[in-house]
Amino acid sequence: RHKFWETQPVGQFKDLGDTSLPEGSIEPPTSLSKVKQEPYNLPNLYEWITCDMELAEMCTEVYNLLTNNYVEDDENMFRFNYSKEFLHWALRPPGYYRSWHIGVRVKNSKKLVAFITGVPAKIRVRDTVVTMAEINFLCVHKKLRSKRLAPVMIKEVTRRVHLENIWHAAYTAGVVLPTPISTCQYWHRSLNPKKLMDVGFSRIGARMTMSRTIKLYKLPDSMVTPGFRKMEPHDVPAVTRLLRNYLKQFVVAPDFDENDVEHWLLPKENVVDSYLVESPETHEITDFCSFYTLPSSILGNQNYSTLKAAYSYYNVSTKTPLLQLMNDALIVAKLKDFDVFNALDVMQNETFLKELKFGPGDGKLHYYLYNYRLKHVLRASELGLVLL
Ligand code: NHW
Ligand code: EN5
Repeated sequence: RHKFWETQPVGQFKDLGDTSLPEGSIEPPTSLSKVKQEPYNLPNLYEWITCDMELAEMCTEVYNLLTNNYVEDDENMFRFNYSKEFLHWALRPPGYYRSWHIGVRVKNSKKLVAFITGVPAKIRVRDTVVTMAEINFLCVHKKLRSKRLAPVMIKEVTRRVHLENIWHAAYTAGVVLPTPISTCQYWHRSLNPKKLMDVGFSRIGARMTMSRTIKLYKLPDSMVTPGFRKMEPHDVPAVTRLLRNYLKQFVVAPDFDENDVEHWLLPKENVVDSYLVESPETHEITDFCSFYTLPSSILGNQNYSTLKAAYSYYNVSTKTPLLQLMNDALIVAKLKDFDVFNALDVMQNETFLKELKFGPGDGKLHYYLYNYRLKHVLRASELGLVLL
C-alpha cells in the first residue's frame, strides 16, 4: 500500500497496538562517514539546488511555486498562499541550515518545479528532548505529480539532515501516512461571515439569515482584558519562562529557549502577532496569546482573490481565563481585518472553541515523527506543538 513509507523508520500500520515495541528511536544513528555523500539521483532532466532564501529572486521563485502548487482543500476552492516575508521567517530560525532548503529545477529552462525544507528544532517527547528537523513546504509542481518525485525529495532532505548528525524529524500533513502520532481537527471562527459565505468558505446555517449570522459573530470594538498589549523585545525572558512552564504538561512540545521565543514569537508585521497580559498592579506577565498570518488564494471567484486567515499559535493563561484571552485574540484579529480565525484542537484549545463560536472544519491535520515510535496514539490535547 505504501511502497515508499514501508521502507522508512516510521511507525507502521501493522505495528499499531503492539505495546511490546519500546518507545523511542526506531533505528540508531550511524556514523557520519556512513551517510551517503552524494545527492540522490533525479530523473535526467532535473537538478538539485540549494535555495538561498536571502536572495530576493530565489524567494520569489519559491513563493511562485507554492502560490500555484501548494496545499488545497479537498474541493480545490482554496490554496495556501504563504507570503515571502512568512517564508523568510519560517525558514531562518536560530541555527538553520541553508542546505535544508532544497529545490529541484528543470536543467534546460532553470524553472523551479519542486521544493522541500527542514529547520532544526528541539522537541521534547515525554521526558526526552530530541534535536529534530521540522519538515515543511514539500511541493511538486502540478504537472509533475504521481511520478514518485516526492520520495526522492524526502530521501534527499533526510540525507542532508543526517549530515548534520540529526536523526529525527517532525512533520504534519492533511493526508494519512504511516502512522500519525495524533490526529487533530481544524476549527474556524468567522470574523467576516458575509465574505466567507460569498466565497464558499462557509454555508448559511439552518434557520439562519445573513443578518442573524452577522449578529451572531459580532465582537466588541476593543480588547477587554486590563493590561492586554502587544509583546515587545524586552518581554522575551518573561514570555520564555511563561511558555516553558506551560508546555511542560504536554507529551510532545517544543523546548524553546529565549532565542527561539525571540524568533518565533516576537511580533512580525503580517507574519506573527503576539499579545500578553501585564498585570497593572505587579507588572507580572501572566498570560500570552499568538497567531500567525496565512492567507489562502480563493480559486475562481469573481469578487475576491484572497481569504485573510489567522491561525492560533501558542497561548498561555495563568490569570486571565483562556476563554477571555482568546476572545481578545479574536477582537485583535477582527481589528486587523482577518476574515477567519483558525485553530486546531491541540493543547487546551477545546476549552474555548465551542464557546467562542468556532465550528469544525472539513480538514484534519495529522502529526508525524520520523524515526521515533510512541506506544499509543496521542489525544490532540496532549500535543503542545504547532507547525506552520
Ligand atoms: S504537508 C503538505 C504537503 N504538500 C502538499 O500537499 C502540496 C500539494 N501536493 C504536492 O505537491 C506539509 C504533491 O502531491 C506532493 C506529493 C509533493 C505532496 N508527506 O511523488 P509522488 C509538509 O510539507 C507520499 C509525506 O508520486 P505526488 C510535510 C505518498 O504517500 N509523504 O506523489 C512533508 C507516496 O508514498 P507511498 C507524502 O503527489 C513531510 C509518495 O509520496 C505526502 O506527486 C515529508 C508518492 O509520491 C506528504 N504530504 O507528490 C516527510 N504526500 O509510500 C518528511 C504524498 O504511500 C519525513 N506522500 O507510496 C522526514 C524527513 C526528514 C528525516 C530526518 C531524519
Ligand atoms: C502543514 N503545515 O482542508 C499543513 N482546510 O478545515 C499541511 N476548510 O479550510 C496540511 N472544502 O471547513 C494542511 N469551512 C491540511 C489542511 C488543508 C486545507 C484544508 C480546511 C480545514 C478548511 C474550510 C473550507 C472548506 C471549503 C470546502 C471549512 C467551514 C467553516 C465554518 C465556519 C462557520 C462555523 C462552521 C465551520
